[in-house]
Amino acid sequence: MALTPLWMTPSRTAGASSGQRFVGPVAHVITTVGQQQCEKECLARPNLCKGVNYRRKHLLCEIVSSREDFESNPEYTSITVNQLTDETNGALGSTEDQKCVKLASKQTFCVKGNEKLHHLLNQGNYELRMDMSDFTGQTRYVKYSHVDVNDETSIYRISIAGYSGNVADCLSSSDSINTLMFTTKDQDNDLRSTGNCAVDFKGAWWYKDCHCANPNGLYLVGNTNLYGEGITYFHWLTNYYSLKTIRLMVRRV
Ligand SMILES: [Ca+2]
Repeated sequence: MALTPLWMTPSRTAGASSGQRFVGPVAHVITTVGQQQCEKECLARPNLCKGVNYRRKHLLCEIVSSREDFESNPEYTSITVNQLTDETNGALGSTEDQKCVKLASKQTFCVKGNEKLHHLLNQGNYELRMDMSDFTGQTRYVKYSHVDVNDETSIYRISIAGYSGNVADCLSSSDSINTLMFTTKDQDNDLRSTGNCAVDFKGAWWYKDCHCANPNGLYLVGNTNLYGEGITYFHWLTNYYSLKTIRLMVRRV
C-alpha cells in the first residue's frame, strides 16, 4: 500500500484552519472524532484518500478522495451522501465539483449536499448498487431497481425498492430506509425518540431507529466492540464488524 506521508503531516491535515485545504471530491465525512482518528481514517484508505481536512472546532473530519477510485465501474456514478448544514461554514461543498451536477440536458445545477443527489436522480429512473468488501477479500452487493431522493423541503426523503443481491436486504426489508428522511449530527430526522442516530452511530444516513447498514460510519477496520459505529452491514457481518469499503453507486435505467 503506497502512502504519501506528506498528506498526513499535521500542517496539511489541519488545512481547513490553516488555509491549506485539500481540494477534491469529499468521499466521506465523519463527525465528532478527534484529529488522530481522522488521520487514521485516511491512512486506512490508501487507495481512496488523498488527504483529510480536519476542523477542530467542529470535530469534523473530511476525507478528500483521490478521484480515480470512483472510476472503476464506468457504468455507474458513485455517489456520496452528505451532511446538510456543515457546508454553510465551508466544511463541505467548497469546490465546483462538489457543488455542481451536470444534467443530461447540459444544464449544470450548483447545489449543496444531498440536493446534488436529488437533481441527479430526478432526471429519470435510477437504480442503486451498493458494493461492499471486508478485510479477507470477500465482497457482497445489493441492488435496488428504483431509487429516488426528494428535495430539501422533504429533508431528502428516500424512495427505494426492487431488491436483488448476494446478501440479505438491509435497505428495503423490515429495516427499510424507504420513506425515511436524512439525519445528520445536527439534524435529527430519525425515528428514534430518545436521541440522534447520527450522533450515536457516528454517521449521516437515512436512519430509522437506527440502522441495518451504516455506510458513513467510522472506519474501524474489521472486528470492533463499538456496536454499530463502524461501516456496518448487519445482515452480512453484524454490527460488530466494520467493513473495508461500502460504495454507493447509481445508474440510469
Ligand atoms: Ca431522534
